[in-house]
Amino acid sequence: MASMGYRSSMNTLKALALAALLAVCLIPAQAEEPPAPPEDAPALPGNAPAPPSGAVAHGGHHYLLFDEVEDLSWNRGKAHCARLGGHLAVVTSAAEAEFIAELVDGRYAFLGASDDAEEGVWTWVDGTPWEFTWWMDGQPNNYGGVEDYLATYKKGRWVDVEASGEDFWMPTGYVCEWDR
Ligand SMILES: [Ca+2]
Ligand SMILES: [Ca+2]
Repeated sequence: MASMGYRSSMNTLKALALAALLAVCLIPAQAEEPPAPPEDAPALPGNAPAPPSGAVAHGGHHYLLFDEVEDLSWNRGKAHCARLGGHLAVVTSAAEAEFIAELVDGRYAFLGASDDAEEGVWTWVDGTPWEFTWWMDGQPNNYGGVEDYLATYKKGRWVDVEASGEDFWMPTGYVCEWDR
C-alpha cells in the first residue's frame, strides 16, 4: 500500500511538472501580443486611439516594433496594427526614417506601403501622398516580378520584398505607428 501511495504522489508530481512545462511553453506565445490599450484610455471624438504601452514616442507619434512574428505577412502586420488602433509605419521624412532605423536596430521590418495595386505606383496605407523615399541603392527592383511590399533592410534603408517568405533578406516583423 505504501508503494501505491508513493506511485500516486509520483504521478501527481509528473502531472505538476507537465503543467509547469506547458505554462512555460505558452508564455512566449502570449507575450507576443502587447497589452491592449486600457479601456479608460482617452478617446475624445476625432482623436486617434492611444498607443499601447511600450510604444516609443517620436515627433508627436508613437511607434512599436513587432519582431520574430510567427506566420508573418505584410497583410497580417497591417491588420494587427489596425486592430491596435494604429497603422503600419508611414515614413515621410529623413528624420522619421532615421528614427525607424534606430528602432529596428538592424532587424528587417515591414513598413506601410505597397505597389500591389499597380506595379511601380507606391501608396501608403493611410493615404499619405508618396513623396519622400529612403530606398537602398538598386531598390525597388521588383525582383522576380513579385516584390510589392515596403520593408527596412540594412541600416534601415528601404527595399521592396514579397508579402511573406523565409529568405534571409525577408522581414521578421513590422513597425506599427500611432498618429499621436
Ligand atoms: Ca513591385
Ligand atoms: Ca527588392
